[in-house]
Amino acid sequence: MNRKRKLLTGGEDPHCSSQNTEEKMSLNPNNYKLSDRTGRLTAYDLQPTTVAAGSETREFLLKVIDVLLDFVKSTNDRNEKILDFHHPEDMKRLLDLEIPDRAVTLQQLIEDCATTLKYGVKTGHPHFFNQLSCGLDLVSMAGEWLTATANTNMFTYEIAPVFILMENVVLTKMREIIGWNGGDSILAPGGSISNLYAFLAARHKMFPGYKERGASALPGQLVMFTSDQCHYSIKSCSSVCGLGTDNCVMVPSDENGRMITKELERLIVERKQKGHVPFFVNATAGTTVLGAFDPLNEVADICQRHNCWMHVDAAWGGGLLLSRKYRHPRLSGVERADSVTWNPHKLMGALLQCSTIHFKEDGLLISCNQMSAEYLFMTDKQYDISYDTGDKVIQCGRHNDIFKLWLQWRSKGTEGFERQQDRLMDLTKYQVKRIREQSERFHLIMEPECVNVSFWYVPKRLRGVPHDSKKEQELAKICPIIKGRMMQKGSLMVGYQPDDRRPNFFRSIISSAAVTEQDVDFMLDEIHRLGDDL
Ligand code: ABU
Repeated sequence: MNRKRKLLTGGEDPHCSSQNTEEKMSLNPNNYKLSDRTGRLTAYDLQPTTVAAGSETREFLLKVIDVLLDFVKSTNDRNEKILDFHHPEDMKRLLDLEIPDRAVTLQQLIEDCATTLKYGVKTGHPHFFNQLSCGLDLVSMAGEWLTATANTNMFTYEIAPVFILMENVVLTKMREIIGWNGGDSILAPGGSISNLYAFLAARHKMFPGYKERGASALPGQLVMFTSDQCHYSIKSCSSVCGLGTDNCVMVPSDENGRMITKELERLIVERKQKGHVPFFVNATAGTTVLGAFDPLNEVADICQRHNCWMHVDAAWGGGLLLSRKYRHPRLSGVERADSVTWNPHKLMGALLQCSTIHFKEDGLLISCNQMSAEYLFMTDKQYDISYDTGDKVIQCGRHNDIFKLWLQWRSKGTEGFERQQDRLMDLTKYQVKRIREQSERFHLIMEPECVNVSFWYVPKRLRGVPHDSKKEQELAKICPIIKGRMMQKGSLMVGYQPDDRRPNFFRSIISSAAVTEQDVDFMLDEIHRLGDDL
């Protein structure tokens, strides 16, 4: 048995057992029975193959919806487990994942749906504090159901007229919230690709010949700058786009994870003296681990002085643009950026995935990425072809990520979204207060700027021991064990990781609208229950 497996083996460990708790598991595949006749059919007996099978098609889909609604119910039930953890080899035995030669029955497909959700992780459970994207917004989910049913691509107005217009309205609104009049935006498959779009547009703006002539159009070695706390996708741009990671300069950050802007300027000057061409600076608004916000106005001043493109990766912190209470000083200066990444699937709780990239200047996306494929983007179409947004992007097929956000935004109004952001931040303050009130058991690493709370749990044997690096090493060893126990028990999910300054520590995230003060208390109490003896 390998070590990792041992850590997560609940077995006789009372901390990992859920037998005596009230926790329950639903989504038993045997609970979803189609009528005998429909259950024996296969997909060939449904529409569209069998056009007359209206009632069987309806029965099948309603049963799928039963499964989905039970999943929603159990996600919102605090007595349900978040997950039913099994090691990969055991999980393979629990699931039938084979691709058969012959069609399985409709009854089997229904059971497959139930089994899939039964063993999945309920990321919308109020005790899931593990990821930046948490929660299950029901209106956004309904939007995703509609999106799947509409099943259209987003490259042309021709095949997605309503969705393209929605995209236009929502993205314009988001640019206004950033503080821009005009500009251009697009939805991309995730924050990393949004950051890549910013890089591509920046290089195109500064060196337009690159599109046709490649590196020969460049005046020298391009260099980009970002803090050492940035999301790794920024460094990935330098590798993917031919700069090489040595030319993505990591600017040191302070104790709280904010870029030290004096260092930024020093490093830009140093590279210029080497004859290099600094051209792109990324400032992070909400770092992944600590939730830190780089000082945007200071970065903007430096970009102005050195003629660099300023990108703000607000994939995480962007939601706070909606909050009059928390926007400043965190995002002050964002309007001075040339481009901004903002992921509604994070703080705003839109369903995965929903990621946007915004540009202050209109026309750059199309000029940079347009390939004019004649089979899609004909110029003699009988409508305004500026609505054929597909040629603005480097992908061809584009998923419809707008409807779920548009519907969710209408369901709350901008005021509702603002209240939601404020509530998440207020709950985070509550968590910090509770940690401080239990300072024997918990060590708060820093005052959070966002909803990321960084802390150590202190077990009985280490309470009262002075805090030094030796103690930190001990506290760090405990994190994976508590994490293993919480997963085995299925009661809680909170992430941990090391960073450049510290060994393993917990990072909890409150980005789900389901979370209450009682859930925050549960999180801290459960960590204590699971870790007191370590
Ligand atoms: N794109 C960063 C997501 C990381 C996280 O959810 O923890």
